[in-house]
Amino acid sequence: MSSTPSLEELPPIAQPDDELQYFETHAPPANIAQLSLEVRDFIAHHHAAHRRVVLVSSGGTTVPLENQTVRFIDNFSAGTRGATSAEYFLEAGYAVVFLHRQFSLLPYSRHYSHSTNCFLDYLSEWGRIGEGEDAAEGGDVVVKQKYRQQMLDVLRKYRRAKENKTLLLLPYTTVTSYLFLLREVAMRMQVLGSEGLFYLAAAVSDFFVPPDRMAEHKIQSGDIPGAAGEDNHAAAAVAPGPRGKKLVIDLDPVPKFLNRLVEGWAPNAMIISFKLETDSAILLYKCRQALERYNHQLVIGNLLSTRKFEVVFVDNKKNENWIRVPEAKEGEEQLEIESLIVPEVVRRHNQSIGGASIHRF
Ligand code: PAZ
Repeated sequence: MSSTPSLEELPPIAQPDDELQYFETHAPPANIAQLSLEVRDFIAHHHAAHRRVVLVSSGGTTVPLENQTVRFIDNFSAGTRGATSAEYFLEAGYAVVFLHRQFSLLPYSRHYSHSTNCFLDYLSEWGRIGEGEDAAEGGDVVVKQKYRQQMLDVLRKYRRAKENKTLLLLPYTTVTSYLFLLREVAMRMQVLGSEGLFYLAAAVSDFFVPPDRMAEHKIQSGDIPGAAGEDNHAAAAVAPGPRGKKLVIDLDPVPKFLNRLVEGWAPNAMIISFKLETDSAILLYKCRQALERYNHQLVIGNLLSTRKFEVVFVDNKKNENWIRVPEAKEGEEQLEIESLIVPEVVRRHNQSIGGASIHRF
């Protein structure tokens, strides 16, 4: 435990001045004005219908090494936790703002994308007779019998979310676009007061290249005759090494904006963050430390290797509760741990706003 930093040794939490500085020196996503209007309308619609809104963040953020980005550093996350949880929140009657890494898993389509099966493997040709070159064409495409029931269930849920407009998809790629969008949505959600919920499952970069040290062009691994070393000031550059050129990257800490979310952007909402670790010996320590630093309501801790089977809820009353699901045996379907996490989160949200009921369709 002695190798984990104490509160005093951690990078300072972001203050209003840090927020001003960060958002003034970084370019917002090009479409932020349009997205902000969509968020405004989405929240106004569900607020008027007395429906709760949860922001679910999902997937990993990237840190570009060049302005014209060829290379970037990525954060681990497939988006499974976020996409799966979003489905259970929709089932529980929430409207969901799904702030996700572009091309990571999405609610509903996750059942058929990114899997080892190609989506075409779920389909067959109806009316096709025979095999190989002699087969007669059928002319229609249908879902194979063995997948039909499950796909129908997913399709119905997906259609319900579409028809009721309860799912808003907001994509990001870089840590900067994630932070701009998080702030934007949080400000828009203020109108919901304690009915607003933040469920921050995204894996957000801790280190980045500040704009004044960002290389403009692709970092070259060798010398270009006649080219001036214009990127020598950059945070990522090649330098001589014992076995040829090496890439040296010098990153700054990303300001800790969870504090700004709790105190400034969404002061009345319930805020839940996730904490991912790989060393079980420090997981609880890091969860408690996050609560102490940011003063929000709940941290859900998980380990990389067991995140699908167990998580721990650490709350601001010093309670620690584990949720576990058994690992499925071969051929069995895995019970999704989010099917237990989300109802427990909803129970706590109910409690925090005095047991108000949820308006469902
Ligand atoms: O997306 P996924 O299911 O592969 O992984 C989910 C997770 C481990 C990224 C998430 O549960 C989590 O812990 N997010 C916070 C990561 C962090 O500590 O920054």
